[in-house]
Amino acid sequence: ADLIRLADYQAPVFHVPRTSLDVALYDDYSRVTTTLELERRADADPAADYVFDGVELALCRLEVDGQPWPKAQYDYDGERLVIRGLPERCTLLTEVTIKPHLNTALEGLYMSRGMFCTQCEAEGFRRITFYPDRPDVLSRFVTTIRADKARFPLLLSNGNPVARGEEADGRHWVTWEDPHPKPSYLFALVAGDLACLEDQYQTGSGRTVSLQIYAEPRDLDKLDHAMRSLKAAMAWDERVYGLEYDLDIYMIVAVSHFNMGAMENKGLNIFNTACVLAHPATTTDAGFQRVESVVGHEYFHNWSGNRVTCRDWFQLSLKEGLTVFRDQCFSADMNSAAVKRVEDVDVLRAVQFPEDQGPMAHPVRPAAYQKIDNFYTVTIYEKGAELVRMQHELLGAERFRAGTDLYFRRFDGQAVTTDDFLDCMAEASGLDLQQFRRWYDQAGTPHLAVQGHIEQGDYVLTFRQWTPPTPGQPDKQPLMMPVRLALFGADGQRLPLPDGSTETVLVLTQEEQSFRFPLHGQKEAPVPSLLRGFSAPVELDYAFTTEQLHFLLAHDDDGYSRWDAAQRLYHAAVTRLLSVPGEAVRAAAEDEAAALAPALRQVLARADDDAAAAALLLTLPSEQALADRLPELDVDGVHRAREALRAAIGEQLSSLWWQAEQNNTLAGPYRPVAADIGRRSLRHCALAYLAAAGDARLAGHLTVLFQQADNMTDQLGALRLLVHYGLPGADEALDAFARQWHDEALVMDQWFTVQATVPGETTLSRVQALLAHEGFDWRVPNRVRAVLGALANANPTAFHAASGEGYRLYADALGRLDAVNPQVAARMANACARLPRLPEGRRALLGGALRGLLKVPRSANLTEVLERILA
Ligand code: B3K
Ligand code: ZN
Repeated sequence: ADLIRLADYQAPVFHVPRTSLDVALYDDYSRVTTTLELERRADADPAADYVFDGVELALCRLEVDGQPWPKAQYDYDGERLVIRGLPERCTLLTEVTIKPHLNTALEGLYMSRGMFCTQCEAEGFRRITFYPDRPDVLSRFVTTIRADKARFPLLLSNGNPVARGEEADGRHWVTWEDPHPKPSYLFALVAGDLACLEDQYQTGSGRTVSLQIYAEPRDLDKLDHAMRSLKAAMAWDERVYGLEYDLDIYMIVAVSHFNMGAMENKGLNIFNTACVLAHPATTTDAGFQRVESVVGHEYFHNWSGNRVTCRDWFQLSLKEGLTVFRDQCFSADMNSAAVKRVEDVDVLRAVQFPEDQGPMAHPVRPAAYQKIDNFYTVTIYEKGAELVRMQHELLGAERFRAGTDLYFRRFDGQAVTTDDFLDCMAEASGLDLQQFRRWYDQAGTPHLAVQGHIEQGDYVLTFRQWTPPTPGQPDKQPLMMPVRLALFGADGQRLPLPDGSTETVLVLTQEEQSFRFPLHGQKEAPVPSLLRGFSAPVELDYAFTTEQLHFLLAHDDDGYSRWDAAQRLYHAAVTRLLSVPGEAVRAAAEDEAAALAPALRQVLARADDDAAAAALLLTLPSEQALADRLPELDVDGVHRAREALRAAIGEQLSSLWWQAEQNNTLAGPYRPVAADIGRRSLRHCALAYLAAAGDARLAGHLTVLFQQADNMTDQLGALRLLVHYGLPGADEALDAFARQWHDEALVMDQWFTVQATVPGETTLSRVQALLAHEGFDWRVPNRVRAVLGALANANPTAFHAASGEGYRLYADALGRLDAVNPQVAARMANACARLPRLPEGRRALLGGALRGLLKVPRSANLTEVLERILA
């Protein structure tokens, strides 16, 4: 496919003030009749033809101002319709047919369990009708939907319903009008027979908004949490950003076939069922929290994305980075800010850093792409959110708010760029953010090396920053970065800093910079607490001693910094164990555990204050995260070392783990609130240590927990440990689980995942069996991710089996999936991006498997990802 470059951006040739769609839905095709009011832009080249995007459309009729347009005056090549000689202002009518029932790519108009729905971002609208399918063309939409009344009683689109009626053959129609001009990617349509949970929200200015969440009737009891979250999000955006909702109706529709999490279509969000349905019996704590954050995210897009949208797709992070930052802050306010920050940093470092350090590395504002679908990445989203967070850190809450006020006021109803956003921040604060722009254009994870020493009674901290080369970007410039800092004295108290505070934000701009802190006669160097709250998304290199890390873990009052200290201790312990020969690992692990034990005991002793934070402190980094820090991926060594350390910690603290298990067994009904979620996570952390230790009482205990659980967190937690440690009762529990939940797709996804993530090569034959299971369906992305995504992303010892069997299985699956759903296939191919870090033998095996895939033509999506990985 062709490379699309930011440098080639050109403003559209014409405006579309008004778009009228008439969509008639039938069993084996749909007819879309579109009327566009067109106006050539004053600044456009008068000779430029009008070009419309349109993919796989069967064109039946083309009229201009009510007259058929001569065939010699237009060309359609299957992707673009070029119309020559159009008047400056005219009305264009096109009529096309499409085949939603055959659409397994889930892009454009498609069917999900008997209902019609759409997904248009980024370029799905062109699969519905001819259109300038680009985000900088904003238009007022009127949409009429026609369908069989009995099977599709509900016909939804953006905005407000303005007319309805009946036609022959038991069909009916509804017309919707959206008063807000929008780009085509925010268009949506739904037709089905759905149940609705309804509620109302009173805005700050006193308007009443009708809230409607739609799902299959069987799921009506799983919508309360989403509704609560929606109302909380609406209130939060008014309180924190002064932003109110702007239509009379807000609708969310749950669909089971969906490529991503959810979509912010104006007034009519469409959600993956996994991100909207929640019920204690079927949904884990993590699931409840995901629903809250995704409902918030899509709601916040109504301003950051919809009212102010992106000029082009290179600016995707303008809406995604900002909206992720907003949803992170929302979840932090609804739960525990410290815990939320650690969770977000963990994802960033475990998923985004590797992306930024591998063949898929790209800037937050990329300069070129082949398929925009491939750029909905953790870099655009999560690193993008970190860039906004750094601006918040540099400006402070008040000036940041002045900046967003200016941004939403100045650009309301426009399609703009990340530069426009930064300009508002600079203008509202008076800060010079020129250098900060580099963060958007420069890929790669910056390193920040810090050294401290005492000089003439001062403590001097020296910072040196550099960013390693990434594909296409050999040389990097220094970045402007906020480093939040405190210094701790030997008594565990923060020392006073020159500005009179005990915590400050240093702003780095140069490759190397030093800062002096007077020690007022104190002789000992303080312990630095650096990058507090993870104030910049960098790799911090500071040679902490083990004592300093234990000190920070005990005394630092910054949640991130304590967690980071624990992570460093764990990494160091596992790294030492890696060099211990096989039979000696056990004894060495006991020594490591004994050295960690006092700190872990202290965390457990304080766990009542914040159980969730304690669970995070007590959890070892994942195998993948541990392996990512090694010069070469050593999956087997890491698995052995990590399990040995877990077993030793489990044994040495056995009575404390049992105590934590008892203390955090909750009485009373399940509540998805932060305090209870924290206690359940600490309880399951304790159970996991006991499982690793091979505690003899555990299997029976887990079986009882599994059978008696009144919520999915406990039931699934027990099942996972039974199955992953092959404990007595595991197979019976798996069967019982499948019998109990065979009819609940989202729960069965978990059943598939539990089995696909059993460590070790033998799981590969199990995965083969799961792919052949009657419940497996290549057309359902959730199910595909539950098996194959879980294998590749959460089961390193199986995926990277020395035989190469995991790679062959995965490559076969990618090929098969690509024929069904290219977007999902390409996303899943990203799991192979660690290829350059594999030891030679495995690198050859994975490379061979991926090259084999490219021997036959694959989708442009999959091809782009594979070629980058293999480059
Ligand atoms: N904006 C959508 C992304 C959909 C992209 C599909 N290729 C989800 C979100 O970020 O809210
Ligand atoms: Zn988003």
